[in-house]
Amino acid sequence: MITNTELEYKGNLYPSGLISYEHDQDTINFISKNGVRLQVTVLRDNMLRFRYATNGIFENDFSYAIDEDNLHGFSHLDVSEDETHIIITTEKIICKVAKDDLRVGTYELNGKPILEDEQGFHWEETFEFGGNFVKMSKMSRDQENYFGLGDKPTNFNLKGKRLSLWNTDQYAFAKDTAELYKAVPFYMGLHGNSAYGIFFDNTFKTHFDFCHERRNVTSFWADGGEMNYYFIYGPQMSDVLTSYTDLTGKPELPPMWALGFHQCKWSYYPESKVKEIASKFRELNFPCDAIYLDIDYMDGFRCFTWNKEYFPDPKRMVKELESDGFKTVAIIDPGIKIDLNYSVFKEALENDYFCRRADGPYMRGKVWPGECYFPDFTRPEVREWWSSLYREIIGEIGVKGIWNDMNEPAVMEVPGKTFPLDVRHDFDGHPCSHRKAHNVYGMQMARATYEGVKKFNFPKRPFIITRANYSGGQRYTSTWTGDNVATWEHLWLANVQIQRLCMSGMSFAGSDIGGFAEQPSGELFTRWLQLGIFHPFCRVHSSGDHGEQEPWFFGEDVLEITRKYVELRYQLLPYLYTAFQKYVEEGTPILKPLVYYDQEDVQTHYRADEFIFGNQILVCPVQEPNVQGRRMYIPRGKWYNFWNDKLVTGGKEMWVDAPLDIIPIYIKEGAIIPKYPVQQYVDEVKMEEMSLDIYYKIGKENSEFYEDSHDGYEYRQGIYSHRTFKFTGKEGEMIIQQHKQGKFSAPYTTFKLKFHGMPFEIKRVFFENEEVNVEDLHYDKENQTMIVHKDFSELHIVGNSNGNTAE
Ligand code: MIG
Repeated sequence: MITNTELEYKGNLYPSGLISYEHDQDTINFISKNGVRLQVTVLRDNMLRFRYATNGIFENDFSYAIDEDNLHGFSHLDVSEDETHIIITTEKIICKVAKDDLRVGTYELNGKPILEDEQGFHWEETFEFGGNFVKMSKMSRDQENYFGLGDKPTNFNLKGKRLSLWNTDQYAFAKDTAELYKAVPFYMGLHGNSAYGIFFDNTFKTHFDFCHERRNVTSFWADGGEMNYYFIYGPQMSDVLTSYTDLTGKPELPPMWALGFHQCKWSYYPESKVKEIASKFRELNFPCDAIYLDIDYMDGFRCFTWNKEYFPDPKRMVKELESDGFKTVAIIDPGIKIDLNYSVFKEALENDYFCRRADGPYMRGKVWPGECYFPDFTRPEVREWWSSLYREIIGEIGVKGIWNDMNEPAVMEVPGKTFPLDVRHDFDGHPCSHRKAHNVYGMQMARATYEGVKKFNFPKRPFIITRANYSGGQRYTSTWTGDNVATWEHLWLANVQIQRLCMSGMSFAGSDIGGFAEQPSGELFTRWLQLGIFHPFCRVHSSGDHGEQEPWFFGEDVLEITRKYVELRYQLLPYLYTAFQKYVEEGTPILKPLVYYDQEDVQTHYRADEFIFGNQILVCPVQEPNVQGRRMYIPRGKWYNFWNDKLVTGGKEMWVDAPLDIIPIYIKEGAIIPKYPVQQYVDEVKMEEMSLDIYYKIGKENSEFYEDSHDGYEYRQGIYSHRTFKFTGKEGEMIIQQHKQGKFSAPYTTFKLKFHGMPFEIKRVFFENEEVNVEDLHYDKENQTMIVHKDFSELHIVGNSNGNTAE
């Protein structure tokens, strides 16, 4: 279990029987005969925190993951006891702590077990670093399944897997590579239609075993620190995940352009090449909002400098690109070149901002610039300084977004590819070694970057993307899945990884479309892009070692098809933006894996390919070459095939056609989908009219549409508009009601309604409760469209019924 073979294994130690306990309004402390202290805090009706101190002394309570605003306590602890247990009861759960060994069990109010300790807490002492290996084992119930853990490139359902979390630069990783770029020690368990979550807030290397070693046991442990975890009860997965995301924090809304299509390569340079790529997008009418500068824009890979030969006047270039609708995003790495003539290096040296080894020397390592030192981003002054470095690149030059890479941190040509474990960190005033700070290093770098970009881009919104991250890092930054490969297996992985990140509180994520290493065929590129337009972050990127990867490189057919899909993304931007707002507001994931969407249907527990984009659009990528279709699972309910409006009934697997120009897309019946016209970039044209695609159903369905000015912070002063549409369909009748909140006034005045699957001919129309002629609403029978004022509150259509039948 413990990998460090140099250690003498002393065996596991366990808490002994309870000698006393005491509590205040939200926390109860248990003390065992052998000095173990267990502290249980009730944070919400459905959320308990457990901490163990092996000798009764807790460490300072500090976490980078927890959003402090959301760590509110509870006010009335209900504690009782029986012969064998101390019992804590909330409005939603019961928690029992055994008097003879402090083992814990959580139960629904009706007594049904949710999660019970197997051996429970135990630990192993180590002389080597002075701490403990802290361990927890839980019983796994029949049919229990597991989901979560961030960016792991493995089966979506984690049952049977053993994984560890240690941020690692994994060039060309493979399926089942154990450690990747991010550490998100959060998972959800689901059994008997109820779900719970575990967030093990421990930044040391952590390990999770989901019935791998023993069939009925799951366990998690860490190579140091405290056993400190949060238990979150559902029963719905959505309750668990939104509570977790609330606890670890939600991001702010990104500028809408960040949700457009982005093009990247390692590297576009010099300036003429960047311009050439940008113009080509416009020339081919292929929508694109951002172009990226990888490390070659710098002077000898020195962060915050420019290679003046390649980029003689970056400010002018950025401005010219911007006038053509392109936002420039530039990379910044953590390694600072050792060079006394380089101001960033000198400043950091003079102020003692670099990480040091245990005995005092600076942490020296080779990365792109050659030998480097590395700022200690876990120190507040260092973050403050780092954020100030963005003054020029953001504030003066006008770069709009920053891409943080290599922040696992990655070091070349050394064992372990990272810092040695003795490196010291401040950890915000809790000095520690790299053993503890490693997994948050990238997160704290992205945090400092976020602060800087936000400050110098104000009043516009910041855009940050990072490779490494830890739980809670979603507050500051988006992310991508790192150095994948142009293979079909990696297309499958990208789909699973982005869904998993969405299930781990980090929805703003995407993969390198087409693959970073090696080169995709036109077919693979097409299939990947068809999936990529449904990922919250949508960027083509490649290493550049293997040739071109711009959409026009693969020939006319691929260009046509991929353009059609990027156009679809731009049409769906208001829908995606609405889903993003829901994520920001409530922590709801932007992509919903089927198990999240309908956990009651056990079929969904084993599905991984299909997912719901937002709330009402079902997508299933094609992940194999040379196919004309595939089998897919349609979740329960009725769904319209997006391509031909045919209605199908779900709850079963079926064959769907998918020649190369088609990715299976289904729209939930009753949905109302807002759409923009195609634009070449966000806000290219003044919006004259919005479309609402209305999918008829017998019954009710609610849809939402959030809008604001696409950038800036006015939305926080109520300058947004949040529309709720209520669809009610009956035989030969439909009613659409709108309720609007917020003070934002959109530039257009009308909605063009487009009806799908309306099974009758319109006989009478009532608009705002008055009968009107269909002509008054510009009814176009052939196209099934109508035009109404955007702030309408009710449209009622009566027809002659002749049925509506699903396959
Ligand atoms: O060692 O900056 O994952 O996206 O293009 C490679 C060059 C460093 C790794 C990133 C990749 C980026 C590349 N970087």
